[in-house]
Amino acid sequence: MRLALIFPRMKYKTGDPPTGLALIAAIIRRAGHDVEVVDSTFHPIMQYVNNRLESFNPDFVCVYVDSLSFNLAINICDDAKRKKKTVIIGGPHATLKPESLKKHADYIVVGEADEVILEIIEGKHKKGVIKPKKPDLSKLPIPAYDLLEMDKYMRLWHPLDSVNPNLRGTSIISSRGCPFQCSFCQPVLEKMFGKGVRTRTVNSIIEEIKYLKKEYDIDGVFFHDDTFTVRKKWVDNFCNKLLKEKIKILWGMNTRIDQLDEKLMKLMYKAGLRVMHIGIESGSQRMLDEIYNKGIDLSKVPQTITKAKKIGIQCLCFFMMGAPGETREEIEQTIKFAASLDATEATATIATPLPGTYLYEKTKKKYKVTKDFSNFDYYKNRAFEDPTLSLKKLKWLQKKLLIKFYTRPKRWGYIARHLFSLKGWRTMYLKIMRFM
Ligand code: B12
Ligand code: SF4
Repeated sequence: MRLALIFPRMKYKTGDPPTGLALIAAIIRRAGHDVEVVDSTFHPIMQYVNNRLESFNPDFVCVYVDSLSFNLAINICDDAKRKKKTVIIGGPHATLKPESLKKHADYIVVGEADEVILEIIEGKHKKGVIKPKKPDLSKLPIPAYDLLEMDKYMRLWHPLDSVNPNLRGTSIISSRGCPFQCSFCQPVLEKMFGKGVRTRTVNSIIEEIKYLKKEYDIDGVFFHDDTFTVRKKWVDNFCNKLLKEKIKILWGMNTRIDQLDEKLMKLMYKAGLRVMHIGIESGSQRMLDEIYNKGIDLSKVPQTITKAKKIGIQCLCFFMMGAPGETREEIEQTIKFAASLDATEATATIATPLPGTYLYEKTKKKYKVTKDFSNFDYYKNRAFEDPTLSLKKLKWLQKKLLIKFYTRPKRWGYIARHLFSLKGWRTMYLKIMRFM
């Protein structure tokens, strides 16, 4: 069989490849089928997809869909159906709203497709919505990186910029799911991956890193896992294995402020950890407790970040603003709090109640929420109408946070590192343009 796997990229280019799709590609290829990944990231989308489908002529057109790429994804599905292709759709939005996709695709996969994709090709399932069982993560192959435009991705990859913007690297995933209950994120992850965290084996991740070093000459990787350090024992084993095998790799990961202690940070640093991405979200404890259900204690944030910095680990902190019921004063508190931290990087997005989240349900009760999924764009748009704070003012406050944060002398070294590197200029431009 011939299968085309399509990743419809919306407007923001990043250096993060669609590894979930590349993983499915590797599984299909291992079973002896012909597969291509059609990733629109570096191309004009519809024209590129059409050209690739015409030359490859697949039996199955398989499309990834998240909520923001919904319009693009259904256009691709409808086109393929007109051309009498069998269409399979999957990804976060297919998981959240499977019924709404029935007229656009033959098969709609809810959740993880790693095992079920082969069963569909082999004709073992009836058309319609399929809810597969959770796959065994220890049997997964290395994603088919060779089917992606890895050189282009690596030129834009920037999670370790605060260490050195010239590093070559890519992003990988070692686990699925998150046990926490933040209102702007859950229950989406639970619906996709189930409750709690499932993890790949330490050995398979080490093999993947070795493969990426050999094939792509990388110096760094970033773990896009939702909360990397929630598996303390796994992390301990992973670090010890990196050290024992003397694997030279710098790395970064997503974590939570309450999942870090000094001993763990020191071990991770020794094993190459240099950057942590941490969701702080707000400088107001009321917002964290009542609106975001974040479950963290704000007073512990500064000391943990300062400790990390002393050890040699840089922090990027995520902040949001403009959530339902948030006051102007609370936003100013966030700006002040962010600027005061010993973090190297910060981002400020507009609080967005993504479809399927607890925050969405809460917002819908009091405000008019947009029905066009492409408007859930947390860099530039507000997904609901709030007469007490205009979008224009909110966007100014968003920029104010970034200006106050990056003009502090403790961030000058970070900015200077970018100015002395061609790749640094490129990634800095990308980062700034997201907020313009
Ligand atoms: C890394 C990442 C990215 C990367 C890479 C994207 C990717 N999908 O690989 C980048 C930076 C590009 C990215 C961008 C965005 N992301 Co993102 N991202 C993630 C993250 C943290 C990990 C993705 C991952 O690799 N997961 C592990 C793999 C195994 O899962 P997977 O890719 O979903 O694939 C599995 C299934 O979904 C399914 N599947 C996937 N594709 C297909 C296709 C077919 C045909 C089938 C049958 C099945 C199938 O099978 C796969 C294997 O089991 C997730 C959170 C998460 N934990 O998943 C958010 C997440 C997917 N992102 C999200 C969002 C909102 C975005 C953005 C819209 C943000 C923005 N405003 O820019 C953009 C838009 C992307 C685009 N289309 O252009 C949301 C989606 C929510 C929603 N309602 O749709 C998530 C769930 C985060 C969250 N908690 O809210 N993202
Ligand atoms: S925001 Fe982070 S910690 Fe909270 S539920 Fe989502 S992945 Fe977990």
